[in-house]
Amino acid sequence: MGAPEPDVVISEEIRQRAETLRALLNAYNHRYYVLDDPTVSDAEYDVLFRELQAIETSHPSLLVPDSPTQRVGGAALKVFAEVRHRMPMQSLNNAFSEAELGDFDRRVRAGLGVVHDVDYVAEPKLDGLAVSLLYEQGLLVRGATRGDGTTGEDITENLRTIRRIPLRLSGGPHPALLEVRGEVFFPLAAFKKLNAEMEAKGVKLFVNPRNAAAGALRQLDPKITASRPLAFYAYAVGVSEGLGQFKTHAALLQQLKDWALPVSDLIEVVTGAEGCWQFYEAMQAKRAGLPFDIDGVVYKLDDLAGRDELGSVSRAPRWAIAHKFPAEEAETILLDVEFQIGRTGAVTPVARLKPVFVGGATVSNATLHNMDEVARKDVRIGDAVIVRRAGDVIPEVARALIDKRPADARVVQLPEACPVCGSPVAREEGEAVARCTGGLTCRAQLHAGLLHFVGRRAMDIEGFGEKLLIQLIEQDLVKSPVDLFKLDTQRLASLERLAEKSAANVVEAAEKAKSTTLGRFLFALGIRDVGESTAEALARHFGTLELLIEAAQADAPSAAAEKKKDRFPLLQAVPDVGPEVAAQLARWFTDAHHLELLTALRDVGIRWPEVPQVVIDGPLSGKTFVITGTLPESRDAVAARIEAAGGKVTGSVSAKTDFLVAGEAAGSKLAKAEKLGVAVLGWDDLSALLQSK
Ligand code: 5U1
Repeated sequence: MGAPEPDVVISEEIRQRAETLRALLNAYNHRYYVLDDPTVSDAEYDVLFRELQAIETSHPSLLVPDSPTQRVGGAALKVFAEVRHRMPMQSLNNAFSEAELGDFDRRVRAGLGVVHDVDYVAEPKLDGLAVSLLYEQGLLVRGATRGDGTTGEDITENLRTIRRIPLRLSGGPHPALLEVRGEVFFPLAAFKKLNAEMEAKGVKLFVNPRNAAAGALRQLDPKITASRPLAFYAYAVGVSEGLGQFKTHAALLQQLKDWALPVSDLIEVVTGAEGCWQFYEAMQAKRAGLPFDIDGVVYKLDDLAGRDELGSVSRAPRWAIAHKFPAEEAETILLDVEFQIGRTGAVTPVARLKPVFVGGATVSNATLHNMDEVARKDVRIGDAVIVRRAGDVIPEVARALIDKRPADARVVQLPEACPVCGSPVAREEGEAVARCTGGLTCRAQLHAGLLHFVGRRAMDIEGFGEKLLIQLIEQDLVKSPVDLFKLDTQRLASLERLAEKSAANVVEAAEKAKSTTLGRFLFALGIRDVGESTAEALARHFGTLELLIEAAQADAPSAAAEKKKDRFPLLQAVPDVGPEVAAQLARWFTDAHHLELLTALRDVGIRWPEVPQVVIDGPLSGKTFVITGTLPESRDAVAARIEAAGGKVTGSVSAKTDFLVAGEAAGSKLAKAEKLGVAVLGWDDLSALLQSK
């Protein structure tokens, strides 16, 4: 027997029955998975489910993507496709104490220019993975991981298997486009059951629910994901079209709930820092009894217009903060201290510990930060020590139990020579960190530098794992990043444990990575203090590598200027670049070895689209603007007008600002502009300026 013949005429009755079954099953799913309040037995559900399956099998044209039978659809994938988030998925800044919570609240109120208490939405902070769900006209069309915040992976098929995620939003009308953001997590009971099954099979257990959730989401075969009972809570909206106006985050969350999206019942609107603190304490008390892991709480300004006013710094909003629960601690023995050499040569003392279970994982290594910390804590080898671990933060040795100190405990000594390359270890004045002076001749520095260079956020070359890089360095096949692009398949395949196919993949990945962006390239260079967002800002500001080099070299002699603000004027003109970062840039780009490296990297074929500086010759050329308050047009539209006339728009008022465009209800930015003597423009003033020649 072959596949059933698709029938030409489907009776209205069958069509209606299929629709009724879908609606019923979706409603039962919602009651069971979201409201935790089932109305039918599993057996009743199964009967209806099979009936729908039977109809869809005999009448394939009735099959729709949001049918409850279609949660596990496609075949296994080979790779996940990349997804570029139209609006970056931000991370959150952290607070670890009541004082830091108070500071956050003060910053928010100062930013808004208000003295009274403001409302926050307080939410549990789930220890899972952030994802993005895209709904078009109410239909789930794409699901993605957060990735690096800008680019994630398309895991639509895996997310479709999560019963709590509606394949179609209920009710209506729905926005043309709605990106829902939230957290996928592994409920604790299911996690324990999974690990018991793994143990029975004699396979490796998951360290914690978060890792289990990550493992389940990154399966190329959605059937495996479907077998893991993942859960989801929504907590934000990303891009949207036709969503309508909401005044508060709480109202937006209620709307998501009304569309059958799961939103945690633990969420509350609280007032002021005091309200936040009470929520934090209540949640800490509830934590042990919750059916999922949380690692803190999140406070978000409820007023959405206020959020707009506050904006973001770097990759985190100013209007929200994660208040983390205290780290967990455990006692163990410090067996030894070894010294690790980082990318910039920093020599970090690392504690080798008697393994101990703390904060959800077994810890046998922990950082001791630097020698000042070792001395301050008076930690000695052989001591009983307290190890502290919070979430995904690197475990640290918190203190030594001096009462228990054995007679033969040994003082930790900073080595005079690098344990890897033998070069002298030096400590610059005023710095807590000691560094190996070997530069890239030190294999440890080379290894750390290469790992950074190939990283996802940098040159993004897949396949160069830690072990392969060690082999390449040890066999003298790679002495600088340039050599990564000169390897051939045969040479690589001759290495231990590398199959010809993998070798070919690595070579291909390196070839592909040659085409990059200037921002990524600058970040990959690993210049001290130049993180991802600074690298992007430099790329945007200078447009070409040559202009950046020119500016750094022209600025270098100004290092000795008396006033900080007179040092490195060209580099400091870049948003976010202050005198310290500028000094690092000036130093890096005047070093002959570095310039040789840049030439060699370009000779080997690394390229990026040149982004010529857009110099619009208009009435506002060379002028910097800040926009605040409510204006007749959206902030983005006003910014676009200013930029089209040659002006530049930045987020905060400083001495570099030429004009503040102030609408109604302008707050702290107006006060700051007045204090600094920055000219303030109303809407009509701006319109007149835009029209001037
Ligand atoms: N509960 C909650 N977790 N969490 C994580 N809210 C929340 N918001 C986040 C993140 C990263 O980001 C906001 C900026 C939307």
